Amino acid sequence: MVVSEAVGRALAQLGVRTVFGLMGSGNLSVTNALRDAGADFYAARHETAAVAMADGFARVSGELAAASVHQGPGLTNAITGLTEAAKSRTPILLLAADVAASALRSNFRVDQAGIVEGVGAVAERVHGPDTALADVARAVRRASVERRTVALMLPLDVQSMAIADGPLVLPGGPDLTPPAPPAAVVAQLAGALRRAKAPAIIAGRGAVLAGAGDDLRRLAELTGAVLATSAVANGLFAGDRYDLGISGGFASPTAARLLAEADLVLAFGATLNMWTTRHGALVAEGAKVVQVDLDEDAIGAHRPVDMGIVADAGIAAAALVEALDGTPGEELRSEALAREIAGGRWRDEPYEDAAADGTLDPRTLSIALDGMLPEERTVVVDSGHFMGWPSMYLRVPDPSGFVFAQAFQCVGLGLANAIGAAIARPDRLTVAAVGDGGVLLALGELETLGRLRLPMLVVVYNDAAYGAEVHHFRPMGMAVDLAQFPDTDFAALARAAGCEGVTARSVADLDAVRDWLGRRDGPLVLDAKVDPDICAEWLEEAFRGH
Ligand SMILES: Cc1ncc(C[n+]2csc(CCOP(=O)(O)OP(=O)(O)O)c2C)c(N)n1
Ligand SMILES: [Mg+2]
Repeated sequence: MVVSEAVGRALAQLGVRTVFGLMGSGNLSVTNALRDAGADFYAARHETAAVAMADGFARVSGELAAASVHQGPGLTNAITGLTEAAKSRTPILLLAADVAASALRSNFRVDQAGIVEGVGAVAERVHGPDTALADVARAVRRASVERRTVALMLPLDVQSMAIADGPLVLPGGPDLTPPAPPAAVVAQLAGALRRAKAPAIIAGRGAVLAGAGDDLRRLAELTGAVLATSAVANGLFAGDRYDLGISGGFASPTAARLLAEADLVLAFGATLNMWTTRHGALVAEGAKVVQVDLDEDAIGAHRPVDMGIVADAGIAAAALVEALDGTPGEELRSEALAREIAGGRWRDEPYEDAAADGTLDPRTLSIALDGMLPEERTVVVDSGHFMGWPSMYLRVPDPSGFVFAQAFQCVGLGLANAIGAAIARPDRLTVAAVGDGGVLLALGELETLGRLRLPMLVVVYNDAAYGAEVHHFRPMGMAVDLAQFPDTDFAALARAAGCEGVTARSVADLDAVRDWLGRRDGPLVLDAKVDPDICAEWLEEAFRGH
């Protein structure tokens, strides 16, 4: 056996069951070996999409996923997707062929380790036949235990070296115990919670990953707190009567008011960045802010906090529940509050449909879709002006039903994220909510969608523009024609790529989606012509915030 084959087998043995990629001479052998050892392979049409598919798959499944690329241009093409994953700390492995150390004049030669480290990923390497298995095990461990995005470099000369046949014995590492808050800190915080008149709990991805949802719901019950999440943790408190939904720019007026009335804000695994606090507006002046995070560096990173606790969000929540259990005896929150929250979702907010003839108001479109889509859904959102509509109006069943890969604020990853998500959860309907500019950046992946025949719905909020730029600069009197372009017929493009395509200019046109929902026999691309002049409030506010 040669090293590349042993690496593929070892990866499968360490739990890599799914690999996305684009084949070149340098990564064929290792990917074949991984596939032959039982992993499923899915071909993408661009390396960044391969990484974004692995990212979407990992976010939804919680499993380590891999992407496989050729050396040199294969690796550089993967960088944008890799940056988003690295910033979000999605545990994925990029298997990257690399030139031999001695191939000084190879066309493919670039400083691959320097490039990936420059965007925040971890560079690991298979150094030689003697260390190959330990190298693979270390890369896997760094990805899954440290929750890092790891690029494993596979030099061509090392790949073809012989390695002893036989059963693979892989070095491992012990399970690690996440940090718990000291008892005195728990007691102090429990006291503050007892005294608080209107506490609010904001949970982020750290709370999701720690499995803290149930304990946080219970903690809210014991303290009378309202519940909210950062955008990435959307769905964590789905179904709770005191769940305000997303905190931040996407918060409904009712949610925003209740958050801004809190006198004690507890953040669990949420960094309280400008998006989550709406540039600070959702945290009342004088409110005490407590931040629980595994990562010392995240505490106070975006705004001052009164108390920082380095701990696992789940362990901290459970410790607080234990400290407070039995205290209230009665529901601290009123029925009236529950009713106010229930009637204060975005879909209950009155608005005037402002769409010009032949276009849809994105709110009307989103509300209509929310009503017809099955509850068991995964909503995946690309970046752009449109992104608030699906986030505010499409309900999700739980946090793995929402993929919001916005750590790099990159347009064009959403379609590939959604393909990965659809593969991870075939039991749910995956809905990719994308802008026209975003799809045009990733057109090749429409072919992937058609080829794989995933029963996925792609909703294109089509305003024939880079709308975010238009809405940002037009009010300032700047020319925005460079950010506008002729209308694209996505239904026709979809059909050419082997998907079904439908154009919608009115709610009645959405009947075609309803028909498709009854079959779901392949992918459907909905080209929704939305009114280009309707601007989201959250975006106007964000621009003012800047
Ligand atoms: C890769 C990348 N290129 C450019 C941008 C700048 N940008 C931010 S939003 C946006 C518009 C995206 O257009 P579209 O997908 O149609 O969404 P819309 O804003 O029109 O709703 C652009 C170009 C970016 N964030 N990422
Ligand atoms: Mg657009």
